Amino acid sequence: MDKTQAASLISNVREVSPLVHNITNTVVTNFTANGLLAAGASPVMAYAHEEVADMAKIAGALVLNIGTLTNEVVEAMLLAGKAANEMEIPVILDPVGAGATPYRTATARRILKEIDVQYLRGNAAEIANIAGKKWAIKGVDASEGPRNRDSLASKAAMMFGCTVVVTGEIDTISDGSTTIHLSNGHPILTKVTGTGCLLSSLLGAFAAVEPDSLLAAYGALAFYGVASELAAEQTGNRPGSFQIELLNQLSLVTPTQIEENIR
Ligand code: ATP
Ligand code: TZP
Ligand code: MG
Ligand code: MG
Repeated sequence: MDKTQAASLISNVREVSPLVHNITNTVVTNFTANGLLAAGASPVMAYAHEEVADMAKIAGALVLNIGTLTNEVVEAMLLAGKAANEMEIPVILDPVGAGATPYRTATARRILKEIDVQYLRGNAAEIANIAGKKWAIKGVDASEGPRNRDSLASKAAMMFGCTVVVTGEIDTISDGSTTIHLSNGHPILTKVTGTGCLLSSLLGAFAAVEPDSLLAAYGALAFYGVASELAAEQTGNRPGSFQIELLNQLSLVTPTQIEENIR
């Protein structure tokens, strides 16, 4: 993967400022909108059945996040997803908490079946549970399992016909034939809720400006990982300060800093 090209994608996001339509959870709505703005994208949250299709059609990407599901929200996701598919707008699915309850697992699978999803981004337990492998999940947080993330990511990518991003200490991206790893990031990301959800929405912003799925995912993860490292450097072990500083660094980090620090 070309590091220079991947690191430069944030400049395209800042220049184009793509509209990212999020149907997301009630926990992370404000943080997600602020994170997208900080990165240079343009966020919108819209849920009404009367407008979701219209909004999805004018967006650069649609992000579906099942964190606080209701049947009404699921129907909104399907309406928006179908509209996005018609217009060939990339759709990102964050299957928050899949595996924790049968409803979440079934909903994630239903969306993958009925909508042409370009990216599936979650922790290892979520992806494994959707793919039908038992892996313990505590609420919305992954518990570490011994299984091989490479084979999990590539099998899930083939099973669902999309690019799969499995995050954690090491991030794994696979389209079923090529698998890439990144080890940027910082453990304090696990102490702030919504850092995974924000990443999924940022993936939407990158997908809106770069059609190559692997490149866009690599660029988004490198951008986010390096920004989080810079933020942690500034704030130490303080989740509250880190959450704010992450927003600052999402707006400040440069392509050169990203390229020099991709691991
Ligand atoms: P979980 O609920 O399991 O925390 P999530 O949806 O919040 O899942 P994460 O896997 O935490 O998603 O990924 C969000 C970001 O945090 C990614 O950029 C990932 O690289 C980073 N990250 C997660 N865990 C670590 C870690 N231990 N060390 C460094 N970075 C991490
Ligand atoms: N409960 C339902 S959604 C949500 C919680 C705590 C937020 C999960 O955010 P993330 O990004 O997966 O940590
Ligand atoms: Mg996390
Ligand atoms: Mg999550």
